[in-house]
Amino acid sequence: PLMPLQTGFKFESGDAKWEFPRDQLRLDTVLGEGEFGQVLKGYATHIAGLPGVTTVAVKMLKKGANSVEYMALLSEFQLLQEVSHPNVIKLLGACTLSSEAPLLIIEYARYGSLRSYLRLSRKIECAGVDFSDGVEPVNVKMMLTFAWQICKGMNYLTELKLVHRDLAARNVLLADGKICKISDFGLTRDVYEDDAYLKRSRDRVPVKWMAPESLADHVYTSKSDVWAFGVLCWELITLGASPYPGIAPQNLWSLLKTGYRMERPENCSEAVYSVVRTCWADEPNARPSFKYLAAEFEKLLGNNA
Ligand code: ACK
Repeated sequence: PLMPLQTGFKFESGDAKWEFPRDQLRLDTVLGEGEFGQVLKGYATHIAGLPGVTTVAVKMLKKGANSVEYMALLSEFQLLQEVSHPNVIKLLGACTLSSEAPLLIIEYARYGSLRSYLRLSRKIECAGVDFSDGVEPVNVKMMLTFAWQICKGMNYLTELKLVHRDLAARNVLLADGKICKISDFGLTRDVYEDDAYLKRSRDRVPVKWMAPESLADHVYTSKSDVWAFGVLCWELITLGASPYPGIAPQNLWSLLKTGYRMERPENCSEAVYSVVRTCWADEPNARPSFKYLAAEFEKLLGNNA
């Protein structure tokens, strides 16, 4: 192991305006768990100018995390301080001053990840059970709305020159009012129990969301985020299916280089599929911008009204 936690690195004093008293935060159940970190549901009293008690998500390291993981949490904390957009997850506060492990307090998304919502909505459609908790089948209009919201959030991050590197349905959260919130961005991230990541030495890579230039040369830009957005659209259309079914991750790059792309799902219109396909142009500069994509989805929504 590298340097132990608690030594070497510190959350800076400039972060003081985010500091939240630990005794005003009550932790509840685990929402998600990774190798190094976990996300818990919590209740914060008088946080971020909000009156009363607010349900929050609390991100923290697990025991045994090392300095690399500590730095990853710190970098996420710093990035989150810079962003403010309705379609990007918000930081509410942090507990960094106590001797205990640092906690990031983040906006709670009541429907969890978009991927789990999509998969849950399938079951509801099949079983015809009640729409309790506001979970309802995802129709074309909702799908287009989700895609449009994600484009707006990603356009915002692009303008800040932030590259996500892991845009996928599992990393978009769905908040109250079915609002998509982009999350888990930054240089390093934990991987929350998902077999979408191919284990390569110590870091795991989401091969099936990666653009050819990222697979070949580790090049990540907003244009590789656009490629991943195309795969995310495919996840939306298939209600959370795993991309490139039956294809081994190690064969994907050469297959893409032959020009192979996922075909149009049966329930997808030609109009939507043609937009998705532009995201998968081999040449990064031939891919559209998130701004353009947002406008396209807005148009498609108008046609579906
Ligand atoms: O699909 P889920 O239930 O929603 O499983 C994942 C898990 O934690 C690992 O990321 C959930 N999660 C993460 N951040 C939040 C949040 N801010 N609000 C609600 N759930 C969250 C996510």
